[in-house]
Amino acid sequence: MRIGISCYSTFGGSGVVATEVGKALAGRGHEVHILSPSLPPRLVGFEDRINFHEVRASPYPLFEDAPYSIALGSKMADVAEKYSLDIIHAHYAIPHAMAALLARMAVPSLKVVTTLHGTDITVVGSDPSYLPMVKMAIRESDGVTAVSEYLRQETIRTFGVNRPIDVIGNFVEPPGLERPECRSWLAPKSAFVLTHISNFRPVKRVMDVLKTFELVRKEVPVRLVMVGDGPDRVEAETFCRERGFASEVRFTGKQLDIGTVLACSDIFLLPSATESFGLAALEAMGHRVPVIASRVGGLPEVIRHGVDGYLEALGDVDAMAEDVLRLVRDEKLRLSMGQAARDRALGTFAEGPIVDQYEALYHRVLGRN
Ligand code: GMT
Repeated sequence: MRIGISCYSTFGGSGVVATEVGKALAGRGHEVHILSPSLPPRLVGFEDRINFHEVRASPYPLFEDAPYSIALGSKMADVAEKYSLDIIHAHYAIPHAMAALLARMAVPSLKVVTTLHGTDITVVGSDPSYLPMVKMAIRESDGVTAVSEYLRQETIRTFGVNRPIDVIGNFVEPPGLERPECRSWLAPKSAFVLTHISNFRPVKRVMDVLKTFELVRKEVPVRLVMVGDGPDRVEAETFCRERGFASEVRFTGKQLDIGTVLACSDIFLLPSATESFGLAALEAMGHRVPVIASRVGGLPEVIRHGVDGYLEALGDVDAMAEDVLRLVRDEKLRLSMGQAARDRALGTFAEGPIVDQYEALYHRVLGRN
């Protein structure tokens, strides 16, 4: 097949999933064209059958903002025609799905598959300024997927749509398990490493990470690694200084090499207000790191409470701190939970079977099965 994949080029999970699906499909012999405003961080290396198309919206004095969605639709139509694309796979509804539908009007043989990732439904998609167009895009796409059963139900509830939505989760590849040298920069030998990775948006509740850490550090030697950047970083760094533990918390900013950080970590914290799947948690699990998260959204479909991590009520930092202390104090429990987490990540959410599901969906919308 010839497949166009449209995504954001930020560090967010939708861009990661889109790029990794594209790489896996190219590895299976399909021709893949990735369309994005700039090179997605995971599209490193020169690989066969995978091409990148930069989308640029030209400015003009009349435009308040250059219309990216139109430029994206135009680029999709152009690439679809030149490379005889069978499918455009839009990752994150806004604006990729709408742009793909415009491209399909220009190139009627094109099929559109839309993957809903989370905030395109739960936060931005339900905003009245976008809702009617998101609803139309879900209705008119040839195939729609959601990354969890929670997100599928939330989509039906929010938009009242009555159409099949396939649930296809996020996935990981088996990472190595060696503990890298950099562990010694992050923490003294006797201290445990807690890690959080996100875009530091309010939905991630980074202050809950810090409050949990504050409770734990009073009891045991521990360090915190905060990876990523976003609107709440300044407040978070200020909090650490005011509470007098700034030297115990490392704010790394955005990092490409998440695997190395996770390989240095003992426990992963994800206290989000909502999370359709939680790719960062799954990546931690793949590294044998148990996850402590809030019991929201699709997280219970990924993390089994008491088996490969703990799920607590939203905002319950006392319970999360108790979970951390239990794992820190009981090495056997921590290691066995870490192993269970890895087994689950690489079993239920292995790349091969998940990419099989996308491939089967493409065949279905093309009427080839
Ligand atoms: O977490 C974010 O805000 C980024 C966002 C994105 O679209 O890039 O992540 C969403 O998609 C990921 C990949 O499918 C999911 O693993 C995340 O759970 C989801 N984020 C939220 O639902 C908040």
